[in-house]
Amino acid sequence: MLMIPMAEAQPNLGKNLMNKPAVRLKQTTCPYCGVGCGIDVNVDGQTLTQVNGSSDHPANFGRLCVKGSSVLETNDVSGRLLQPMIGDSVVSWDEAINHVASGFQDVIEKHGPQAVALYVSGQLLTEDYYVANKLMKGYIGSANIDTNSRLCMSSAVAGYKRAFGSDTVPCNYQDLEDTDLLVLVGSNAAWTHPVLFQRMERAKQINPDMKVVVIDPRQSATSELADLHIAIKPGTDVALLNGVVNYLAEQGLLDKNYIEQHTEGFSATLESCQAWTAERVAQYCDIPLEQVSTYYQWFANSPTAITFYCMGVNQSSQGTDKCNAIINCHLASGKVGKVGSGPFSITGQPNAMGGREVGGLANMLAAHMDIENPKHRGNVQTFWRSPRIADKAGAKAVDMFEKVRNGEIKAIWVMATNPAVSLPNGNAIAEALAACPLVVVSDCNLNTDTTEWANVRLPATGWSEKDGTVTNSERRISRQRGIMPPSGEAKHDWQIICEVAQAMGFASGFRFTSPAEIFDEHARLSGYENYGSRDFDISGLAGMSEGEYDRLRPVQWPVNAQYPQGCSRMFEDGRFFTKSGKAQFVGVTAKAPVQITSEEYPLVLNSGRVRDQWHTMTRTGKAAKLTAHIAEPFVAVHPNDAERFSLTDGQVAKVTSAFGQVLLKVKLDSGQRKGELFAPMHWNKQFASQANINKLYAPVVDPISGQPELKHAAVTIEPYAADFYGIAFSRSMIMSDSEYWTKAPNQAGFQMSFAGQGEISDWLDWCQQHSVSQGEWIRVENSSEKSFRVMCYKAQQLEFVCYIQATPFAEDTSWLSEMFMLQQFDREEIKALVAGTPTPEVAKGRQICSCFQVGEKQIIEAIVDYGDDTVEKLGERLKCGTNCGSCKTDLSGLIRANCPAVAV
Ligand SMILES: Nc1nc2c(c(=O)[nH]1)N[C@H]1C(S)=C(S)[C@@H](COP(=O)(O)OP(=O)(O)OC[C@H]3O[C@@H](n4cnc5c(=O)[nH]c(N)nc54)[C@H](O)[C@@H]3O)O[C@H]1N2
Ligand SMILES: Nc1nc2c(c(=O)[nH]1)N[C@H]1C(S)=C(S)[C@@H](COP(=O)(O)OP(=O)(O)OC[C@H]3O[C@@H](n4cnc5c(=O)[nH]c(N)nc54)[C@H](O)[C@@H]3O)O[C@H]1N2
Ligand code: SF4
Ligand SMILES: [Mo]
Repeated sequence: MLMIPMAEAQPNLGKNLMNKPAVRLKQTTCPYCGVGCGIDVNVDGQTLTQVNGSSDHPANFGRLCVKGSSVLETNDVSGRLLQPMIGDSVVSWDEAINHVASGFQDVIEKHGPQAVALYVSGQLLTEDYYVANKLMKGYIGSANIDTNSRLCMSSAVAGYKRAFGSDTVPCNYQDLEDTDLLVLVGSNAAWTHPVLFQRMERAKQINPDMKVVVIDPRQSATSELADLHIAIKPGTDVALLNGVVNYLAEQGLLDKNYIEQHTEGFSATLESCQAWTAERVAQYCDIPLEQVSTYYQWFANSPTAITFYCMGVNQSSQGTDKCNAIINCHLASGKVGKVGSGPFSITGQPNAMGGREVGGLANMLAAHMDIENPKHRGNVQTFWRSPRIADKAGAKAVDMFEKVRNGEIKAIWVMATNPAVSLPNGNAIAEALAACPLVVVSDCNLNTDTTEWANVRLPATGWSEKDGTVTNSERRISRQRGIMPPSGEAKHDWQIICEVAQAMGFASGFRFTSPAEIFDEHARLSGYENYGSRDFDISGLAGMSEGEYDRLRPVQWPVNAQYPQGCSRMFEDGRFFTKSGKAQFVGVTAKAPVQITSEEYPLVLNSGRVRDQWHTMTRTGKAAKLTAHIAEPFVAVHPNDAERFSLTDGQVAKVTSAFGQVLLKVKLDSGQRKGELFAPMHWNKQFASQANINKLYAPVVDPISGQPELKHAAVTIEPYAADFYGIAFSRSMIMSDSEYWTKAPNQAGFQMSFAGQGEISDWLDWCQQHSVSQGEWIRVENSSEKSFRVMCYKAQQLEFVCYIQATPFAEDTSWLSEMFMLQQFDREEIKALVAGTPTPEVAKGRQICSCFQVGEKQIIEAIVDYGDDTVEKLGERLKCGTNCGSCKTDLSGLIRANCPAVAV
């Protein structure tokens, strides 16, 4: 087996002979994205002192992005839920467990097992996920367990299953470096899978003939790397992809041998593709013909190709069809199961894959077995020796919450996800949680938009405390190790689930005392009655001792008698897990999104991620270093649309759909298509007054996968008629009651942006009321401009500063934040603040490089004044981009914008 010690070493032994505790090195996995980077953590006594990328982890070979390298800054106990609570009262664990168990039992007795539900997450570890699924499907006997992966990966799963007969990701990360053509569809990997993106960038540097195509309606940090960026009309991917198959046929470039020997259903699929000539595609997708032709020529003639796809594909009302359209291109050209080739769906969350393995979705069983298959149901029940087994699919996420809202589900247990923010039709989700008689939430944080509705809050251990395994996008299982003891009274998710199960009378199936025991059962089940019939088989990892489990090295499944060291690429033999052993072509037809625009809602709202925030910000929202990149929620608007809707840059706008309304700051962006807006998904009630964009999305789902259409809402936008705009920095918390506010941590305290209506008679008084700062207060007023500057300082330190004006801040205000962080604050600085002009030392501009806090102005100066025309030269001068590299595409964008002679 694969057990070369890597978990623990003692690098400083020699230096630590003097009674000082040794600095230990622990190896674990990043808690964020599905790249699954290995992290080395230095532990000094009870303190985690430093993190580095694990040089021997095959996902990252030492690299980390800015989120991974800042993980310690988000790991303190502030804001943590540290004790179980019923309502607002702290209770003992016994009381909490019994309350949950009897609450669930009561509902089951009165209304049956379909009246309870578990809503779990791709951020659970495999062991947590395994027992949650076992409790629901094998003991409660309902399949009402679904996960936030429904919002994320379910279309990819359904697409793979239709084509390959199994949920198998064929490729590996090395393939990204070994390919001649990389097509990124609906992925902003530069910001969302940064370490993989760095591997792509490097591969392209080494092999200048490698081509990169980005298919995304908007310009992004990722499209910076593209040789060809196809800004397609959103939702039209199927037409573009069907055109590839048609082109291959037209040009006689099909891989007829492969089609013949290893696939079925080609002729019907070709028929559904034949109408999609390049001309028709160009028209339908609203893109130039030569872009379509170039993509088709490159794909057809390239010896290898990877199509790398993410949420722009999956989060669609025809997400599953989009996935099959991608797979069809690869089958038709024989580009599957070969070095540097394949349809590569990338997972978002750290353990989305682990969740798929244990059957965490409502329509799956454990170990990649099918709920509709009686033999599989028999296998799982016999193996578990469980009293029952769910025999039909349960409610998928969006339906589940609809059933909570209409009272069919009366008890729900939410774990490691924040549905009040992340599910579509947010107002209805709040109604559902408010109406539900029993809402249990297991979380690490005390206050989230979801815990607000909890009857019971259960404190879960977080990263560095929790202990188990995760599986990344390339099927690689890694240990996420418990390094620290649990904070407060927090327990591991698997422990909490097992205790509730035991209290419900299901003791026999849940007597686990360690994650190693659970993993062992999971590994054994994967091999049970398998005989090569199922892709997911890690029976080779069964039977490990606790020590062997702890030392487990990253390994790609399957791990069994055939692949004792794991398997890096699937389907090399052209055999698939379908009945016939052949891959299935699935003919798909292009369909318009369901949430279509109208006269009343004439704009499309696209949504997604920003570089330095993670989901609902419960962790990354704590780190000043991470919030500095983009401190405020925004809506990106094409300048023509801004004109059409009378909007100016930096102004607060009201974005409205048939389902709700939000207030966001306008960001002019000529990289948007006209008629389309983009807004980040991250901000919620903890950080902003009205910025949760999921209030705007309809609960529309893909009919096959049940994945919601989260990239395409129909909205309208109008200026919010603010009478004042303010920006404030304070050492201590600031309160705001204005209609628009957002807040963020700052390296020296807090910052807040606000806007509102009405007349404030005295801004000095207002500032004093809304902060607890003490010291010498100064107020400066320019009554003709209706602008005010209020500040408070004490002992050479600025305690508080607030700028208020009647119009949006057109100028960059990031210097105020720099000013606020100065250690020495004297007359020069006060004068600068009074005058509203930055001193040279703080005029850095908007933060671009989070690792070394390098600002936009500094970078532009280096480009313009010193002629730094490459990312490397900027790095030499300013250090920007030389640590994690996450900002390199921003740097090349700035070079391009400020140095037109340079093609980056
Ligand atoms: N920084 C950061 N990284 C993350 C996360 C995070 O929260 N923050 N979350 C992780 C998770 S869980 C996930 S799922 C991944 C998501 O990773 P990605 O999918 O890369 O990220 P998104 O920003 O959601 O969306 C990707 C792109 O899809 C495009 N798109 C929208 N509609 C269409 C369309 O119709 N067709 C095409 N072709 N493209 C379209 C959008 O314009 C956007 O640029 O990121 C992971 N990594
Ligand atoms: N409009 C729009 N909506 C989207 C998306 C989009 O692109 N656009 N993307 C969707 C996608 S792909 C995803 S993955 C979802 C993500 O959305 P969510 O899953 O709702 O977001 P998170 O902030 O990751 O929520 C995780 C919660 O679990 C807690 N937590 C963290 N670790 C643990 C743990 O170990 N145990 C327990 N018990 N709790 C823990 C955190 O504090 C947090 O409250 O959002 C979806 N929603
Ligand atoms: S790419 Fe960044 S966020 Fe993703 S696993 Fe690696 S370090 Fe973590
Ligand atoms: Mo996701």
